Amino acid sequence: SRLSVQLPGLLLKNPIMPASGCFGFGEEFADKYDLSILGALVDKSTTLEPRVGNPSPRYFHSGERILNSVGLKNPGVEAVLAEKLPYLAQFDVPIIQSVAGSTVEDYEAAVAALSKAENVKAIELNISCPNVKQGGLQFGTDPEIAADLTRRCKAVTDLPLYVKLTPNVTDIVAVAKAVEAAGADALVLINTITGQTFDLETRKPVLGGVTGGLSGASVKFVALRMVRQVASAVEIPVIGVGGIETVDDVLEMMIAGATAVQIGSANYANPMVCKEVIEALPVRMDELNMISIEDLIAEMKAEIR
Ligand code: RRO
Repeated sequence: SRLSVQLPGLLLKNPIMPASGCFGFGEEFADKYDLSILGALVDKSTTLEPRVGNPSPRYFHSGERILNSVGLKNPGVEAVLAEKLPYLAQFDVPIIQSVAGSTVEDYEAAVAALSKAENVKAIELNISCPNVKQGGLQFGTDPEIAADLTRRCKAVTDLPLYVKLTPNVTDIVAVAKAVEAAGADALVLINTITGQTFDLETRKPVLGGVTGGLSGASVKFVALRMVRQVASAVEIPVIGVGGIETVDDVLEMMIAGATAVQIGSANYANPMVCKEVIEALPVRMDELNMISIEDLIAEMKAEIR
């Protein structure tokens, strides 16, 4: 159809999916609309063992600025395999399973285990969590370390491996190219930008995790710049994420060079945002004389290269 897009190993009905961490395992959203309309669903980053996350408060909202210091709170591989993925199997939606870890061995074991679930169609390797002391950014900021982890995880799964990059680097293209050379099938960017906020009364950091990751509309221009830079430098598809709230944001991200997009923080203020954007897409495409999403992707690929 005019909305469908092909990702490595995965044909999507449309290019819209909720971003990891902003949609849990879908439970709260399934009451509001049929999750089968989504192009794909990226669930919360899952680690080998359950994690309680950072102390509260874990979120701070101020207008378009959102800081989180969740700290990789998740139920762990066993519960995700036994409960969360079977729950999601009732919907006709491919699951992109986000995976995180503290060590290379943790990542490998979690990727291998989660790849066995029937409805998991791709792995999103999260090497960009800014809110944990062990793992996260230490795997995402050094091109060689990122490449080594990608290679090892690729070796333990038959599924396509998409790698989620951090914007907290001076040269995201260097990380992107290293990860591509190591066998990544697609890249996802951006994760959140590290930030901090303080309370005037206590004079202390607001977040329980002290620092946090910045997301929301205020990161959109950073994401667009990085998606264009990376899409210009690699052959594999780029999935664009960062500050997307409207159908125009989606199309702008695709013009930057994305093959598909993820909507993250916007789900907090409006749980219907993914559905509304999917419905608005063909209407806006008509206004802009866009025939199909695949045509737009091809047009932009020709322009960027
Ligand atoms: O859980 C988190 O604190 C978190 C993760 Br794993 C991530 O990848 N990005 C983010 O902003 N927060």
